[in-house]
Amino acid sequence: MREKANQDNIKKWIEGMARFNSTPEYGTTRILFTKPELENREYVKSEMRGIGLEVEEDAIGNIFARLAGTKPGLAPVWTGSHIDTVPNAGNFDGMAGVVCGMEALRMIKESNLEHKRDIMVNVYTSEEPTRFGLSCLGSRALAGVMSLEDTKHIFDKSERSLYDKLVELHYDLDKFKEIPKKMGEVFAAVELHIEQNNRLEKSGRPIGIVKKICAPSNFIITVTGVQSHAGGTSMEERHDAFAAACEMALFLENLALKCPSEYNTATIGVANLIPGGVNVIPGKVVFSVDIRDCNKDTKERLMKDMFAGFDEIAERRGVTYTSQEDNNDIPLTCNEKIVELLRTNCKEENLEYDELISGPYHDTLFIGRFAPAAMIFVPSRKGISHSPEEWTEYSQLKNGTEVLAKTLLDLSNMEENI
Ligand code: HGY
Ligand code: MN
Ligand code: MN
Repeated sequence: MREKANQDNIKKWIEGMARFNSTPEYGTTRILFTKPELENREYVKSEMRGIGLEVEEDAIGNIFARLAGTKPGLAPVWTGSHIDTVPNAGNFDGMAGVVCGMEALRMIKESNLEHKRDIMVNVYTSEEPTRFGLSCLGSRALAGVMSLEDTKHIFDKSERSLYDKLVELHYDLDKFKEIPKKMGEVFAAVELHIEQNNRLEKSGRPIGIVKKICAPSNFIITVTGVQSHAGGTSMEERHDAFAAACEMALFLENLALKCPSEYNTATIGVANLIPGGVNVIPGKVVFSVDIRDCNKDTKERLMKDMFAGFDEIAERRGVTYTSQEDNNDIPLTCNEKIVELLRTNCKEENLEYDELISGPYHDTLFIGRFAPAAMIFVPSRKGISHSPEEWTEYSQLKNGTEVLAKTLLDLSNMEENI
């Protein structure tokens, strides 16, 4: 590539996006379709136009910025990520992939190197589950697993549906049916993302090539016992919903520790005790379960064993429970030919790499359902993410951009399918 990645651009755009934040007092919070996120969308689109890209937006707010190729009839090559955040986050989760994608397309354009296929850098709507409790809304819609009807049945904490919000923002919902992509409509997709773990930092290698992406299964468990007096009710006769929930949590943790998968996790991130009195035995506890695995079979086995264990605990403790499944997604194995191309391009750029499994999910999990897909990781300082402490050096983002740009250019000149 004649044009090298410009670290100042990367810094400018990361810091430019960081201004759009609803919690400047602590980290960065940019939640789907709130004022900061809407303003950030306009900023990003303006900067994309500023580097000469044609910008469009679909009916769920996915943004597509195109660098036209010489053979526009060929299926395009995609890169991109997200610009929304979890509460009190950092400034790199998602944003790194959008910014480095923009810089990669600028490099290709300025290098005046021929590329047959259009190359697009995209912003996928709401990768984080923060507002509507469901992740990857935009990339699910692209994969055809989020219909317009579905948007009427997912609600935020103020009971607003995604559908209502899309109407309020004047998205052309007649075009929602045009969102899903069929196999073949996108030639290849490569997403750059921060690692959100410390393996690259520990190994000292600047690039991660992702082999598999774990998929989440999310449940809300409601345990119902008997609300009663903390002093008047003896230990033998109580049916404590929180004690039962705690036993379920430790049972799940033990299952996850013993799971034979290459990489899996189980997390209870939210728990609510009802009624919540210091001298009241909780009659009800509502808690979240977030299970990740890079292997479909071991994840299904773990969930089957989890519910069998929960049944036994509930029976023995004289409580009942219900389970609401929010999503149960399928892990992705990255496309081997793109992985091989990434290996080659890292070597050409003299950048050492590790081959990794991604514990976090990403939009690529869904893009990979209709296109050959892979991911590039760059290091996260101390492996921290989903925190104001999240940090990646701009020089590390520059390294990732060099590999991304070369890979997008190579893919855009490939004729045979991969
Ligand atoms: O939770 C995840 O894995 C992603 O960062 N949203
Ligand atoms: Mn995230
Ligand atoms: Mn992310």
